[in-house]
Order: sequence, then C-alpha cells, then structure tokens
Amino acid sequence: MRQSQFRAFCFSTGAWPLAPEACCILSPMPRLEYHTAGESHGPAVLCMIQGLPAGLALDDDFINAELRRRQGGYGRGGRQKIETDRAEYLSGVRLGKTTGAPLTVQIINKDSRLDDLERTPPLYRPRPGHADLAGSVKWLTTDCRATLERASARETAARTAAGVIARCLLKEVGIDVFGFVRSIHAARWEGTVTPDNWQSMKDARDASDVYCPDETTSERMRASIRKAKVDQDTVGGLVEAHVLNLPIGLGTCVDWRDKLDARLAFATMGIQAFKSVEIGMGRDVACKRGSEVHDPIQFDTSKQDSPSLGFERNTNNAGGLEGGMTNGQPIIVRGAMKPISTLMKGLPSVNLNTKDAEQSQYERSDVCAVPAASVVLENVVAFEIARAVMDKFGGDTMIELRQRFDEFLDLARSLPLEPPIKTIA
Ligand code: EPS
Repeated sequence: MRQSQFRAFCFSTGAWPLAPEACCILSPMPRLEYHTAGESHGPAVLCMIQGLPAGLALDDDFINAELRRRQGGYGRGGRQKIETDRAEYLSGVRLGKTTGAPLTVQIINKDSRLDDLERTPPLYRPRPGHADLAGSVKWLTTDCRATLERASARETAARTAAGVIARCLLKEVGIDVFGFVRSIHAARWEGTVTPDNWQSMKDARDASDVYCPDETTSERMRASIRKAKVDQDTVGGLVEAHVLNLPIGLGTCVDWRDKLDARLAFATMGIQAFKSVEIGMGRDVACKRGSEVHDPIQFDTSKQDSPSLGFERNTNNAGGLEGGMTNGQPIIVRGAMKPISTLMKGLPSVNLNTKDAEQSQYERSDVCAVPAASVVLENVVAFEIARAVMDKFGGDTMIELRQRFDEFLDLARSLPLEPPIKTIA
C-alpha cells in the first residue's frame, strides 16, 4: 500500500490497523493540517502547520504582502494603525525552505495588554452577535474578556499565514487563488470572473480599498460603510474566492468527510462572523430545473494540455465541484459575513452580574471588515486545496509532489488506458 493510500485508509476508517506508534513509523508525513493559538491582545498569534513537504521555498514578500492586505480595507478601526503583521518562523524552516518538520509561524501583537486591567478591563455586558454571552456561561464566569480575546478575528492573521504558505505550494503546481468582495450591505457587483479575465480583475481589486474589482460598486460600498459609521452601526457583505488551473479529481466522492466542497464549507464557516457559504450557483439551484443548473460537457482538443484536459463547460454553475471532486473548472466559494457585532451605540443587553437591562459594552472595533474577510477566505480556501493536493499526490518532498502531479496529468491525458469493455448489444 502506498503511503498516501495507507494514510487515507487510517483517516477514512478511523481505525488504526496497527498501533498508532507503528503508523507514525510507516507514515512519517502527517496529513496537511494546522492549528492556531493566541489572543487578540496577548503577546502574539501563532499557527503550527504539519504535513508540509520538505523543500518548499517560502516567498516572504508574498506572505507578508497578504498579511498586510488582511490588515487593510476601508472601514477598519484604530487597531490596524498599531499593528505591522509579519510572519516569523519559529520552526520547520531552514534557509528559506521547509524542512518537512512542523512549521510554526508567529505574528507579534504590538497592542499586547491582556493582563493590564486598566486598558483591558472585564466585560460584563455581552454584545449580541459576539461570542461573549455563550462563552462566559460556557466557562462559568460573568467576565466575557477571555472569550472575546480568543474569539476575536485577530486570529485570522494566523489562518491567513497558514493559507499563504499553502499557496506557495499551490503555485509550484500552477494553481492560483483569487479572492474579492462581491457585496457590502446593499452594494453588489454583478460582474463575472473567468480564467481569461481574473488577472485584470485582480489588478482592479488591488486598486480598490474595498477589494472589489469594480470602481463604481467600490464607491457605493464606501458610501455604505461611511453611512454606517455616522449612524454608529456596522455592515457585512459577501466575499468570493476562485481557484484556477485545478487538475480534475482533487477531493473524493468516497467519504463524506473528504468531499472537497464539504471541506471548503467547513473552512469557510470557521471564519469569524460567517453565517453562510455557497459553492457556484449556491442556494439558487433550489428554484431551477436540472437543465438550467448542470453545466454541459464539451471536448476542446486545443485545451488538451491544460489541467482541464480539454473537458470544457460554457457555464460553471457547479462552482468547479461535482461529487465532492474538482471537475477542471475554477472552484467558486462564496461566504456571507454578518455585520460586526460591536456597535458604537451598543445594543440592548443584560449586565451579567446584576441581570439588569443595559446597553452592550463598546470595545474599539471595525465598522466593516468584509475586505479583510475576503483575504481570509482566499487563504483558508487555499489551505483546503493544498490539503487535497497532498492527499492525492503526497510526498515527503516537493520534488516527489511535482513529479507525481505531472505523472498523473500524463496518465489522465492518455485515457483510455485499457481498451473499452465490450458490451453485449
Ligand atoms: C475584533 C476587534 C478589533 C479588530 C480585531 C477584531 O480589535 P481591537 O479590539 O484591538 O480594536 O481590530 O481585528 C484585528 C485585530 C485584526 O487584526 O483583524 C473583534 O472583536 O473580533
């Protein structure tokens, strides 16, 4: 059994055919995975990634540029003027390349003041929509501070770092990811992103401080954020990530846990303040007929050498995923972020010590973090794609990964590998 098959067997059955220690010996590469740690006003936020192959060159300019982009966007509060997020490696990197050992990234919090009670006081009046109330009861306290410090979207800096590192791996096999803001409050861009126009859309997005590729819609988005600020209110929106140049067959239809759409939905819903996720046409499929939803298949010999192998579609309502697997079209993931739950004017709440009706406590916050959320989505999606790449092609080293990736495409292009089975008429 190949190492990647062996790992897949262990994961899909949940049962170890041998003692777990023996599995570690047979399977030295853990599955690509990451954990984060850190509080918003603690000393740092961190992520630890395991399962990265050795020999992956880390593009620090790219990684730090994405961290800076996540800090930006019109509608942010005062915190981002304090922070200068940068990835610092604590393990798993030597001379700019991964070693194959667990990789730890640290992002320093300059606004570190967790134990300073004057600047970081207890919070007894929970904000509706925030983790405050549920967390304080869960941990049997009336002070919501510890909950909110960990629940804070500051943690997405660590997840962005993990995702950008995964993108360094994806770039090596030609896969690109592009994220942008589709809407903020009522201002929505109706344009289409395709494999032919995404590069120019990316330039347009980068010229917009709300990370939307269309300037007219960007202006309406800014106006909506300005108005919310004047009203001491907040606004949410829709963000979208497209993954391009994917080979067919990442993910699986065999086990529901590893269906790629399921993994993407899980990762998207894990982003702070996200309340829904859609793939491709999303919820609109429910009110259409099959003939209006499913993307007809054609074969284009001129595209035989592309990762789609020439199997083309004029539409992409499936968002690049059929049966939990990539189908050669771009993946399209859309997430809805609710308005930030910290309102300057507060919302009706209860003092957890007295049970008296009081307005929720105000904490410095953002009016709108949808642009930042588009960067987070882009990168958490990238991590899931990188995991699917590693699941299918595996390898302790980047050399093996690239070789297996190319070999698979050669085999797939050579189909049929056996003469078709003759059927009785
Ligand atoms: C957040 C509150 C604000 C945001 C923070 C998320 O932090 P502070 O209370 O320090 O002003 O700025 O987001 C970040 C720090 C970040 O880097 O994205 C919250 O309550 O979720």
